[in-house]
Amino acid sequence: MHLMKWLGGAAVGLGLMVAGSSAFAVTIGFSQVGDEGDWRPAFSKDMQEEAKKEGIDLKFADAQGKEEEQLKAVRSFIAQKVDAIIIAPVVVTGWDQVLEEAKKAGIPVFLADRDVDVADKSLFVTRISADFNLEGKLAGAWLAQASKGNCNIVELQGTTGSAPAIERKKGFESVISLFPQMKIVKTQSGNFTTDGGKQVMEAFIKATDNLKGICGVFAHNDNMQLGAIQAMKEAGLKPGKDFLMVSVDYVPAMKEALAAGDSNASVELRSAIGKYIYPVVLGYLKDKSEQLPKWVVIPSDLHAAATPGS
Ligand code: GYE
Repeated sequence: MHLMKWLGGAAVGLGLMVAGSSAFAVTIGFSQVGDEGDWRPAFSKDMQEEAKKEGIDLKFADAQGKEEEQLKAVRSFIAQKVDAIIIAPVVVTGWDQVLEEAKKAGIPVFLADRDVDVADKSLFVTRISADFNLEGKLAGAWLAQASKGNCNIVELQGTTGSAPAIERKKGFESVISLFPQMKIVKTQSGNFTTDGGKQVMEAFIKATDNLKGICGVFAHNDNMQLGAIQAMKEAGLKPGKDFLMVSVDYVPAMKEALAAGDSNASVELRSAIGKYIYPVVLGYLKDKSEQLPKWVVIPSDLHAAATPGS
């Protein structure tokens, strides 16, 4: 609640400050993960549109899902002497050195969306993102309620080593572990893509004699769930009716799947991060002594369609 208040206040307060100072020209380098699903391009578009509104010169680098590409992009931002760097990191590991380099160059780094695992937290100013652990908990709580605490689950994990895959799993497990009759019986990474989700579900279907005994599917994002839905339908199964389906992002295609009854619930991940992060970055560039919280949390909500059998 505290952070939420801070977030609202910062967005409005700093936004006004910036709007009133048109001479403030800033160059920001943004290293983005890639475009693996429907959520990410919406986030990229928002970052680009909001930068325009704020008069920011945004250098956008798409890492195509590869950390090496991100490291290259960040080093090139450092060489170009940008005013600030924003990173949406592919995975949590491997960041210490390049962040040290940015620090030595005096360039502040901000994290958007995914997290990094660094020993020295002063290597970045702040992170602005949803709470992925909470998203996993919300998904688990919905499934516990919908299955009355009795469910064999198959799980489609996001990119291995990425913050959302790690935290959504942890959050989900922390809730289902409260229910002795709920357990994950199969789990595999579908790399956050529709094709990945489809392939993993095809393998699950084969390995379990058409999902025999399975009651629910938890996918770490909607695109994998949409792929899983295709695979299930192709096998003559009825996702959303005979299987409880829950995932994260709440992208437009998932809203359609929910309306069609092919899926049951999705936790909304807001893609409009630009309007939160730029006022924070610009405010910091003007006054580096400003005390910012280490993590600014963007809220998450669960959207559920009618639950079968209730
Ligand atoms: O849920 C997924 C995307 O990093 C939280 O990345 C984000 C995730 C999002 O590929 O769709």
